[in-house]
Amino acid sequence: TAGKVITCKAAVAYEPNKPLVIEDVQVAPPQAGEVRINILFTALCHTDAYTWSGKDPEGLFPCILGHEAAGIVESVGEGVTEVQPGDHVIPCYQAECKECKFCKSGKTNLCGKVRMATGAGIMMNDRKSRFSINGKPIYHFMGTSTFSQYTVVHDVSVAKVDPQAPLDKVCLLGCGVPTGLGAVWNTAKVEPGAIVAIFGLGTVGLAVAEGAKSAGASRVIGVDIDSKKFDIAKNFGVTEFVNPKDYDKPIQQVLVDLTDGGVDYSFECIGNVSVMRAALECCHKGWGTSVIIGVAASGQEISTRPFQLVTGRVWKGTAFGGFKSRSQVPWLVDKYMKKEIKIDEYITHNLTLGEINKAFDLMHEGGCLRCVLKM
Ligand code: NAD
Ligand code: AHE
Ligand code: ZN
Repeated sequence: TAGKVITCKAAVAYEPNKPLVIEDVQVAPPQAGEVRINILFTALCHTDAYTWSGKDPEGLFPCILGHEAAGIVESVGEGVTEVQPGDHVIPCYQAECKECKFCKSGKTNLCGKVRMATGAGIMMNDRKSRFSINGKPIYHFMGTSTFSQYTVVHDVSVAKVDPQAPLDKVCLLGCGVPTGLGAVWNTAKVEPGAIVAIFGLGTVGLAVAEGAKSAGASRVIGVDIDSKKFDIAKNFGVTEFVNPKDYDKPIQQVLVDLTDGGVDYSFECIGNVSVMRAALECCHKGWGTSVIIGVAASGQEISTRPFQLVTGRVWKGTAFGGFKSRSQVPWLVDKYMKKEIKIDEYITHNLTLGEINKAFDLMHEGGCLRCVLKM
């Protein structure tokens, strides 16, 4: 198949919120610096639903969504040296070129090399898409487009992983689990004994809980409006639960009262700007740090009294948990293989690509953490 166009099944988003359509899609061969991957498993993340909703300023239609997946390299373009056909890989929406100003800074995991293309739904080389249907181009998404049996990505966006690792599990290391763990370990750097509050107990929030537990947090307070999340959250290290619906006072006040002045660290794992404010304001005066993980819609803005920052609270954000993707995703896979981090416990449903619309329905119903699709 190398060098030839591959026709395969993919879920195409034609318009915001209109059901995805399973189509025969033509996937062009990888050009210089590109890798064509046979995606075997993909999960759904809330961010896919966000872009599909039409609220993402970078959302383009028609496109092929999906960014949490695993597969096997089918072929590589000219000049690609770090992976070869047959390698087991995880596509990484956050690239790592190791050469750009960002990568060299040592201060961030963001990479500048292909970001413009991944935001524009095209490939760097010729500014075109590798996906088409009967000659009509279909946009890429986040540089990954994993809701397709075959996808083409930039070589700086591919992590080569242990071939023994089960791809139907480690696909989750493409987004949600590393994001939560890394927010604690890399961005907040939670220390033993700390009091932590987590707003939103989906996969990202539960991974924050797992990270906080492993960092030695003394209390991990889970906040969610869906009480069904509380039972499962106990298994991830959440020690106390608060449902904002059970209180008349603002949730930040509830948490300040529960913690003798506020938490040491809080994490917003929802994408709701008023919850982001509460997450900052429930932090302890003088040192409390709040990390924004949730992605908020176009036009939404955060606000608080500057006094909150003047008096020592710190507001931060994180993308992919601050992990350098190509360097650290293989390390996370190894940690899973050594049973040092959970993955299986986040997978509540398994379906096929053909059932993808049902998988999105499940995500909105609540009882679902991650649904893994077999391609
Ligand atoms: P999810 O939908 O599975 O989880 C969200 C949880 O928040 C649910 O349990 C829901 O009941 C709860 N919730 C909703 N409104 C609430 C409120 N007002 N108060 C308290 N709880 C509330 O989503 P997920 O896949 O875990 O992703 C969480 C967020 O993180 C999304 O916004 C996603 O786009 C974002 N995300 C960001 C990154 C990053 O790199 N920054 C990576 C992955 C996901
Ligand atoms: N296009 C969106 C950006 C959304 C966003 O912030 N994405 C996160 C990853 S979410 C994964 O589930 C991220 O990594 N951001 C850094 C980056 O470079 O995009 C918008 O709202 O504009
Ligand atoms: Zn995601």
